Amino acid sequence: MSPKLSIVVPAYNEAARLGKSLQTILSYLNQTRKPSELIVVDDGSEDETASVAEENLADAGSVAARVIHYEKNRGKGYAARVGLLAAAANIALFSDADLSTPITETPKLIKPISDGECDLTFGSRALDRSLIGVHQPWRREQGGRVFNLIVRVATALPFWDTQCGFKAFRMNVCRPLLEAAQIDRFGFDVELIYLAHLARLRLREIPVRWDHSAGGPLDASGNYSRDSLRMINEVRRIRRQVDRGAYSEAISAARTAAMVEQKHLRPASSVF
Ligand SMILES: Nc1nc2c(ncn2[C@@H]2O[C@H](COP(=O)(O)OP(=O)(O)O)[C@@H](O)[C@H]2O)c(=O)[nH]1
Ligand SMILES: [Mg+2]
Repeated sequence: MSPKLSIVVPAYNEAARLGKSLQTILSYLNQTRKPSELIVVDDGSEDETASVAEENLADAGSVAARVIHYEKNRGKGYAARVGLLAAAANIALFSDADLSTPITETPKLIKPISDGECDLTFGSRALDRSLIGVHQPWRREQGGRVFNLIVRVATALPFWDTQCGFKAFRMNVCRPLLEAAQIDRFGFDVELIYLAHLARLRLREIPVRWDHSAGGPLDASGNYSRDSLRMINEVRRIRRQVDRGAYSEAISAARTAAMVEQKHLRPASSVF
């Protein structure tokens, strides 16, 4: 049976954390007893990520599971998009490899899509801060707040946290945007949300649980001021490209798909 839900996990040098996460996702998906798919994208890791992924997906039960691998590290945005565009289900969710948002939060994002209310839903750490168990390091968290403010000012998007690594897409509507997106590193979330907003898709920022997990690739390479500057430059690049009309075709394709979708709304049938 073709899958109803695809989960995509972008992974870069995640050999230490990935095995446990994949087991957790597989047992969650097997419990739901709906046909589903799990795609790990190995983003040119230098460690054992690829073999850890292969080993842990070898016995996936009823889940269609596979690893997409490429040699060169391209960034989380690129990896997430490769996985999403390869998804067989019409609802695809990407999650960080460390499951900072527990996979059991999936229905919060999936249901508004399967109920026909939303085209793109995304987890948020800003709407209900009582859901945060383990916080990110203080400077990182403050940096995130400043970045989100800059995003609001630069794009007029009405959201408080665009950066949470837990997002779900109605693929037949969002596909053109994923294909047109250009930002490969951390500004990619802003780009997708902004394009979806310009296409007047139905977006929803949804409070989710979050427990920061140390030891990710960012902890290894993280330089907060350099990373913040890069992200701000990425937001400026997105604005410039929008002004140049670089995304216009994709935006109207997504807009058209959303209108068709809403005309043919089926009676609500929940996936989970
Ligand atoms: N830092 C980094 N993460 C990547 C890259 N490609 C994919 N990822 C994945 O992006 C996710 C978030 O990374 P993480 O270090 O946990 O970020 P944090 O939660 O913000 O500390 C993980 O699933 C990574 O494996 C990359 O090039 N750099
Ligand atoms: Mg993390």
